[in-house]
Parts: sequence; C-alpha cells; structure tokens
Amino acid sequence: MSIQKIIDSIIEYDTIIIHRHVRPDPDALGSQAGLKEIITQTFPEKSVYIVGEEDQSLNYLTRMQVIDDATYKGALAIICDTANRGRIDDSRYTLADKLIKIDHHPEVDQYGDVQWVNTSASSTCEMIYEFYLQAKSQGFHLTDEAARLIYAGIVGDTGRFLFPSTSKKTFQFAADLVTYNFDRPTLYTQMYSEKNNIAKLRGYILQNFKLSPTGVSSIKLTHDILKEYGVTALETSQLVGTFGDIEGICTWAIFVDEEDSIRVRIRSKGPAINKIAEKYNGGGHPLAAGATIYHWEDYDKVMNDLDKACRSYQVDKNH
Ligand SMILES: [Mn+2]
Repeated sequence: MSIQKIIDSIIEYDTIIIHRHVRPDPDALGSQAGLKEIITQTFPEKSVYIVGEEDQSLNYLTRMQVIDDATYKGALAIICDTANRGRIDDSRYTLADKLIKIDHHPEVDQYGDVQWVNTSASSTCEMIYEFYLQAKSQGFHLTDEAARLIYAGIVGDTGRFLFPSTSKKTFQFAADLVTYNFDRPTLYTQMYSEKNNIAKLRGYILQNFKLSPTGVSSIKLTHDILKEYGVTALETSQLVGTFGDIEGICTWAIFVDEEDSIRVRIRSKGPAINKIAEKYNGGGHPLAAGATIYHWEDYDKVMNDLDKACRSYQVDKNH
C-alpha cells in the first residue's frame, strides 16, 4: 500500500524536501506545508524543507525556503498535487535520492519511486489527512498549524465544499480538522476577500462574456484589459468561478494574456475538458483544467473543441 511506503520512506530519510506545482494554489501549498508540519512535529531531528516560487497573495499560508543543490544529496523528495514533471516547481527534485508523488489529478505522467494517486480525492490536502490517519498509529502528530493548512487546501480545491468532488470523506475530514485550534474566520477572509480592482474586473467579465447556443462561454483578458484594471495575469485565477452560476452554461474558458503566451483556464459543468487542455499544452481534471496557446488565432480552435464537447454531451444526455 502506497501510504505505508510513504511512511516508511519518511522514517528512513533524514532530509526531506517537499515540492508542489508551479503557480501554487491553497491545495498545493497546504499539502506541501501541511505535510512538512506533520513530519517536523513527529521527527524534530529531521531536516524538512519546502521549496518553490512564492505567490505573495498566498504568503498567509506559508513561506518557502531557499536551499542549495547539495541539500538534495541523499535526500527524499516528495511532490504534492502535481500531475506531470513539467509542472513541478523547482526542477532540482531530480537531484534527490528517492522520489514520491502524492496527487489527485488524473495521471498525465507517471513519475516517482512511489506514486500515490487518488483521482477521487477532492484535493491533495484530503490525501494528506488520510495519510495522517494511517500514520497516527505509528506515532505521527498533527498540529493546529497543519490542520489550518490542510483545511485551507480542502476548502480551496472544493470551492468551499461546492464542487462535485466533495465527498462524505471530505466532510468527515473537514469535521475532524475544525476541532483543531486555528482561526477559521480569519482564514476565510484571507482566502476570499477580494481587492477592488479584481472585483471591478469581475464586473467587466459579467458585462462582456459571450454565451453560445451550446452553452460555451469565454472572455479574453488581453494585456490592455489587465492593464486598465491593474490586475496581474496570475491574479485572474480568482475569477474563473465567475461564470459558474450562469444559467445554461456548459463549459467556459478565460483567456489571459501572459505576454509570451496565453493562459487558458477551462471549466466544465458536464463534459470532460482535460483532453482538450492536453491538446493545447496543458491538462488537469475532467471538469477543471488549464492550457496554453501562443497566438490569439488559436482562440477559435479551443472554442470549437469546447463547442463540440458540449454538443456531444447534450446528445449523450438526451439518449
Ligand atoms: Mn489540488
């Protein structure tokens, strides 16, 4: 069983370095830092590090550490919440002695000496809590801070327990986690308070989105628009859910100008869209994925593919 192999590896190694995906979200950071918290509390003598680029807007969750290449010698590297090697933040994980993957995304890329992938988990944080439940009997500890981090990741990846990935287990784990001592109202404020420029850009999206007869919607956030609203490309990740409650919507995509490329954030209420994302240099979950295109001319191609997906989904549904 993968969990036991992970426990054994953590016990075996003195130096453990935990990575997660680029452009982190609360689940990536929560699983990374939550696991670190569990290990350091259980084994104070071990050296445990978390690495990757910081996103300033998520500094309330945790801060990254800077380590040199030599630290990887003879170390265990654990990668959280990352389906493929190309998305791992800090490629030095290859210098480690042993590699473990813990993830809930559909498998894009099989990597790691030990792989624990559970696509039915709502979040990698949910998996970290499950790991803890098994490790607990072997002396592992969960702190209030670990509970805060893991809870944040579950809340983030389930859209506050709203998305279909939210299961009975998700609620049971959340119920356990809220018995720990951390400030939930403050955490929610940190996660969901919206800067006024983001709120105004949300208004722009709601005023200007297009909705096709098949239920495909999109918005183009060009360099000029981002500049006008003073919003960075990274910050637009907060706006993907804006479309979610529009009546008749099937799939939608936000196209964000990132200067050298265009980031496409795709969501769906029915048809799987991760294969479409993969076609355009991306990937993800069946109902939530991301892609990258390099020319605005490809906008129509992505929209056509989403249109086809919605069309055949409607046909399947009606037969
Ligand atoms: Mn995740």
